[in-house]
Order: sequence, then C-alpha cells, then structure tokens
Amino acid sequence: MNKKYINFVQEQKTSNVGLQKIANLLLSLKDKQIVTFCHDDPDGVTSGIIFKRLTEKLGIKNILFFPYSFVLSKQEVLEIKEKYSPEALFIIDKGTIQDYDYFAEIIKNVVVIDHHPKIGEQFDKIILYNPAIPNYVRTSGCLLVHILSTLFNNTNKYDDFICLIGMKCDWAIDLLNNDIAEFCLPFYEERIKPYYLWLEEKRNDLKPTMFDIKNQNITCLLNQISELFFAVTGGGFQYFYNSYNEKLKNIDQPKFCYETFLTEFEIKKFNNLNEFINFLPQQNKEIITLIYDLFLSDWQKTEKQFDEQTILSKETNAIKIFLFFAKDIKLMPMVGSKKLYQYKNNKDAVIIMFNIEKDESIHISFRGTTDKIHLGKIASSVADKLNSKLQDKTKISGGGHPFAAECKIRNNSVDFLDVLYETINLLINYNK
Ligand SMILES: [Mn+2]
Repeated sequence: MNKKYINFVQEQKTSNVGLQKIANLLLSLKDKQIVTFCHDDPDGVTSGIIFKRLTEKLGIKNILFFPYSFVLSKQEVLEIKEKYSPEALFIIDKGTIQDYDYFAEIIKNVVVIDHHPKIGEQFDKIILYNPAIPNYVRTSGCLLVHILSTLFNNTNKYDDFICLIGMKCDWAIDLLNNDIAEFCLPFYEERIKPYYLWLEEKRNDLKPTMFDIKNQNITCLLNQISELFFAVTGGGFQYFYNSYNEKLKNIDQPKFCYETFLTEFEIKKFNNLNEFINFLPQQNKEIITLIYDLFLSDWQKTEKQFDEQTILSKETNAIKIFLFFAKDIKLMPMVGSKKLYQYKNNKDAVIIMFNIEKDESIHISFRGTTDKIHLGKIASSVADKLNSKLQDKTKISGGGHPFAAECKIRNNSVDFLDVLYETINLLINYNK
C-alpha cells in the first residue's frame, strides 16, 4: 500500500517533537536573521537549496555556509555570532554530535536536521530532527528538509528534482537496481515516479557513472546528473580543481553548486548531460563543464592506477581480499567501489585502499560486496588500536557500515608500517 506523501509528512510531524518545534520556530523568524551550515557534499548542498527556498518564502534572512570540515566547530559558531548575531543557527546534514548542544549557550536557537547516527547522548538544549534516532533509518538530509518545506506547502517539482539528486548522491535510492529506502518511498512514489520516470530509464549509449557500481554497461540520466553534482561540489571529500585551471582559481565549489541550482528553472526532458547543462545560467556553464571534464579525467587516471596496482592478497572459497596502495590519489573510495565489482568475479570480495595524502595524512577506505567482514568494525578497531598508543586522540578516527568504512590518520601521528600492521592483523584474525 502506498502512503500519500503528505500523510507521511504529517506523520513525521506528529511523531517527531523536533520537527514540530522547527516548524513553529520558523514561523517566529520572519524578517529575522538566521545562519545555516550545511555539509559540503551533494546531500548538504541540495538540503541548502531546498531550505533557502523555504526561508525565502517565509521572509527569513538566511545566510548559508558550506564549510569543508564535516563537524561544525565552536570557533565557527563564535565567528558567525560576532558577525551576524543570528536569531537561530541551523546545522544540516553535518552529524548529530553532542558538542552541538553547547552551541545553544552561544546562540539562542540551535537546530540540527540530520540523518546520521548520533555521537554522544546529550541533546537537551538544541532542537533536533533526526529520524535515525533511536533506530537507524536510511534516508538523506535533503529529504528531511523537503519534509519540513512540504509542511509549509512550499515544495514544487523543482524542489522534488533537487531532492531526488541529493537522495541519489547519498545512496538512499538506487533506481536501476530497484533499491529505494523505505523512508523515501512515499516521496518517490508520489513526487518522482509520475513525472521523472525518464530519468531512470536504462541507457547503454551513455558512459556508466560512479553511481553505476553494480552496472558495468548501463546507466541512467539521474546517475549522470548526480555524478555531475558530485564533481561540482567536490563530493564532500574536497576534490577541488582550483589549481588545475586559472578560471577555477577562485571558485568555492560547494557554494558555486548551491548558487547555480538555487534559482528554479524548468526541468524539460533532456537526452544527455550536455542538454541538461544547457538549461543552466550561461555564465555557469563553462565552469561546470570545466570541472566535470577534470573530474572525468581524474577518474580515468585513478581507474588506470587501480588496474595496474591492485593486489589480490588472499582468496578463499568464501572471499577475495584486495589491497591497493597509492600516494596523493584523487577519488580513491569511489573508483575503488566500482572496480571491486569488476574484480570480484562472482565471488564476495573486499578491498582495502591506502592513500598517503599530500600532507602525509593516511586515508584508508574499506569497501565490500558482502557483510561477511564488518568493515565498519575493522575501521573503528584500527583507529582504537592506533589511538591507544597516543596521548592526543583527536588525530585518528575510523568507522562506517558493514560494506563501507573509512579510517583517517592525520598528518604523521603514526608510522605507516604500524597502520599497515594493525589493519592486516585485524583482517587476518577476523572471526578467529
Ligand atoms: Mn547526508
């Protein structure tokens, strides 16, 4: 049975005190100044677009930022307090983190809209809308903002389209593989399916994208636009192209993406990405095309490196384990995810990728096609083991899901050999 989207939205409001409070707060903010911080990835940027379009309608002065670090810092809050003395601070798609509770001592109203599992226990002083608490649900930040905006009857086909892209980029839907998160279904069935089915038609005349992990030869227009969005924002990994071309020198990519797509345009049927780019403001087209071409060329280079350097390090009846090492490589987790499906060859497989970044930080990405090995647990154990030897525990972090996880060791806090040892040790002794 399909639930009507508006009923689903109302249900969210009745069942979630945070959402009710946010709706009431917004009504009291007419002509007032607020500040919004969004994640700098496609989900955060699309959240920002939908939220700005709502606050504009409500006559609220809203200035948005897309900072390059995921967790909002006290310093950033103090700075905007000094500069704007906002009536309210909105933090969207940037985690549900206990430290945010203290921000309510700096700015009166602090609102968190988020879908990540919480970190910490205390959230008494802030207004929080996160349907993934207490139990995890798969969704995206932009859909939560879309729900909020729909409460004000303010979402149209353009908001729906923007929301669809954010959901796609956050892996809340994978239409070619018939995978739609339950939480997203009412929105999808009512707002997307009747109007945008042509965006999900199988296409074998277009190049498969980073979102076509399981599809080696096909793609769809939605995946194409979503990849473009990923490239333009930098994907939340700060894959920026400022140094590649003089024309990009001063472009703040997440902000540029936000500004490009903030103003509504008619989503007429298009047949390929170039036709889509043609809908965009003239002065932005060139920059978008430049960035996307650079992204594609980086992608190709990284793919080649994977093909030449990936090592099959163990193969049992149950699983193949691949290792990959690189220095200062771009797009590693995304290319690695896609390559893994190509290399696994009907078996379950896992790939562990190491990148020594420009500043000597070590980034480890774990990807799997199976939950036989819980990669999130391995990533967090690597971080714990390495941290246990350190005084300063802020430099190493790790965690994730069974199928995908990351570990980050910030500039030379430990030797690469120790990182390697802990990772391999955990892997070898897994389930023993
Ligand atoms: Mn998100």
